[in-house]
Amino acid sequence: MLIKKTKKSQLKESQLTSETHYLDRRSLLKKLGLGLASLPFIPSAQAGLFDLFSNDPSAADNSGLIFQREKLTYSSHPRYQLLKPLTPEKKILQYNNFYEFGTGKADPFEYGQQFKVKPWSLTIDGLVDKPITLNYEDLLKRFDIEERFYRMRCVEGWSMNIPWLGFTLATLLKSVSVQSGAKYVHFETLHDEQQMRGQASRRIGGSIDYPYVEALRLDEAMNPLTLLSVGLYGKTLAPQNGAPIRLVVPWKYGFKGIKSIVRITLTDKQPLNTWKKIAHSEYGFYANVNPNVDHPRWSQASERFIGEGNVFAQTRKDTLMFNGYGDEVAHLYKNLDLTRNY
Ligand SMILES: Nc1nc2c(c(=O)[nH]1)N[C@H]1C(S)=C(S)[C@@H](COP(=O)(O)O)O[C@H]1N2
Ligand SMILES: [Mo]
Repeated sequence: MLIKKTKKSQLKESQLTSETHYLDRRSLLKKLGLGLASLPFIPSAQAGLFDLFSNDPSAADNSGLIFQREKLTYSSHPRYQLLKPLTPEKKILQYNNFYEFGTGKADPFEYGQQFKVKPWSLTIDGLVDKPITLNYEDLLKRFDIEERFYRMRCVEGWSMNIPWLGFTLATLLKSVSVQSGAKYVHFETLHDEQQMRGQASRRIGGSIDYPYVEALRLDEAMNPLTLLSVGLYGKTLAPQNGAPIRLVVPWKYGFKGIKSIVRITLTDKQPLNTWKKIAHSEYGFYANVNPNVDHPRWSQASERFIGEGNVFAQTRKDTLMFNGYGDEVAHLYKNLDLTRNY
């Protein structure tokens, strides 16, 4: 058993998340023809979530974890070291969205422990002069790793402050010599039904057409804020956070931060991204955090910050334009209508 179980399993996710729309994306999937009753409500996973948000410090300990995270060597980036309070490591590791392992918040932690990151293969191809394939060791050794504290805001209305470790996407792209015709960067998650139960079952994986894909405009990809993360809290990533390498774009909603990437392709046409494919009226290509543009079914003006303490102690705070990174990125969207291009 991976997670310490309690008898509190009757507590529902609805009671653990204070936003009223906790099932938003599940209810969307229901509208698309998948009955909510058929979606998983796994009692042990719910118990895990209860532990996570209780005040018992021994709750949801990491004993029984199979996946081993390695210590990383890194420098600190003084400019991005000021954010506080940080979200506790335990919550970053156990409250996740990674539908390949299941749609419940505790599923990626519970069902991701056996995920294999060695060997890994990340290919960078398309409109580049020097296509390359990196292995697991390359991801950790080839580029200097730095620590940066970034806000993360999920489109569902919750947020965390996370101490990421990684290198800029720009550093990687410069090393492959991007051709002048390239306008977009496309990303793809591993497709492996043996390892990811949600990819093998449409019921468990939210009826998504896998692999999960995402994309950025080239100038967004080259922005110095855009990170490829290989770790957090001093160690390599856990499977549930997107091991061994995932994207972090702090001024955009969390779904842009595609996990467990195996391919990065430079293209001249705007690619489709997974959530836009599922519901383009609700999730766009840009997905810039914007308190003034509501989701069709809920407000984006504020968010529930996941910090210390139990779920009832969670604070709500105002959502910031571009998630607080306007100084660094507002210029990218000078000529864009951000209401139409949500
Ligand atoms: N491949 C893949 N990447 C994904 C997702 C997913 O389901 N599959 N979920 C996204 C969403 S909605 C969010 S909010 C973040 C969550 O990252 P975290 O669990 O590390 O906090 O991952 C994003 N990346
Ligand atoms: Mo999200």
